[in-house]
Amino acid sequence: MVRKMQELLLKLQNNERLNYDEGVKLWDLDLFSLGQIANKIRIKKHGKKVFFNVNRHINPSNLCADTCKFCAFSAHRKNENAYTMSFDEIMSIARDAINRGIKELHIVSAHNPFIKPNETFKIFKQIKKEFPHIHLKAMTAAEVDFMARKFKLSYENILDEMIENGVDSMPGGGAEIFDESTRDEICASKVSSENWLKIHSLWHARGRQSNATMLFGHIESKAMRIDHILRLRALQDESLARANGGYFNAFIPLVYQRDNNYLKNIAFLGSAEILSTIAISRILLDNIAHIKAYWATSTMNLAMVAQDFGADDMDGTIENESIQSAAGANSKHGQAKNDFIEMIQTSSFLPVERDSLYNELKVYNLC
Ligand code: V47
Repeated sequence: MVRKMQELLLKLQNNERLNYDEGVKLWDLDLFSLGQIANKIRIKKHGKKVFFNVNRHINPSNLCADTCKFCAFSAHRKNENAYTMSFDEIMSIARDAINRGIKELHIVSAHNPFIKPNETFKIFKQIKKEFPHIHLKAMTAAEVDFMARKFKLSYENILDEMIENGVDSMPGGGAEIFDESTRDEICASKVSSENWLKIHSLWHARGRQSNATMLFGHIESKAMRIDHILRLRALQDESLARANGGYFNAFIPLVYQRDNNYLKNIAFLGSAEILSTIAISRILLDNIAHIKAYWATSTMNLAMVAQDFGADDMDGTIENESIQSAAGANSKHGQAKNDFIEMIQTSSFLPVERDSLYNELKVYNLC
């Protein structure tokens, strides 16, 4: 037992890759040991830099054909809270945000069977026509899969249309947890794990970048988190081997929010376990550059602590977010840029405003 742990620690010292069993064994380490190892890796990759961007989330509709048990955002069409924004409404939000200086639009919708593919693509096209320099991050693999099944289109066809109409990168949503038995329990009708990975692989094959999420802290086991992370690592190996510029930019562990949904009796996840999960992600994902401490689901304070536990990215100002805030997250009204900068600085890190592909736009000094 002790020997196994010593071997594992030696492997980490020698920058060797851990396998599944070794990944699961990491859970035997205490938080501070994990943090120390993860921090060493993040310092080597990024020094004291902490990345963020100035972005705006738009969630055009919550009307959803799926019924994921963890989701508090989706609404059936007969629900009085169901909404679908018009083309003009979306354009007006986009114009207002872009004119105020945001650099990225993050557009993710529920699986609305009444919105035709052309209506979705028309929005992307118009945004890009008016604002060619804005970065458009849009459509999760779950949306791509839903559109393909509902409108009898191939994944390839949809991804090509996205590119044709101006989508620059894909967000990491819809991954949830890849373990098939858990997935069947929490989101049976959603894109399968295999197809989520396939869609990202096809996107990467087109020379495009994307993110990857993991929803944790619900009914999954700690070992399932390791399995999830390693499936992403394996796909990233394949994508990087193509050397065509298509790969995952960031891994985003999303802390499950408990309000207003159908997953009941889930214990609160302690901060130590959230930080351990972030640290383990940094340790295992040697081929994904960035680990996000997504403040919307971890809380801003814990995201700041996560900077010392392997995280190097704070996502962005968000402005308005409807999916996780519906389930209790404090992200309805975003986070002011100057507060962001100050919080990173006062925790002794170096704030770096980035674009969506991690090009550095401005480095703010330590205070
Ligand atoms: O996939 C739904 C999650 C995701 C809950 O790529 C919940 O940069 C917590 O993917 N508690 C959508 N999470 C959001 C997303 C995302 C967010 C920020 C940045 C990026 C990126 C992607 O929201 C879904 C699902 O896993 N979600 N319900 C909940 N109760």
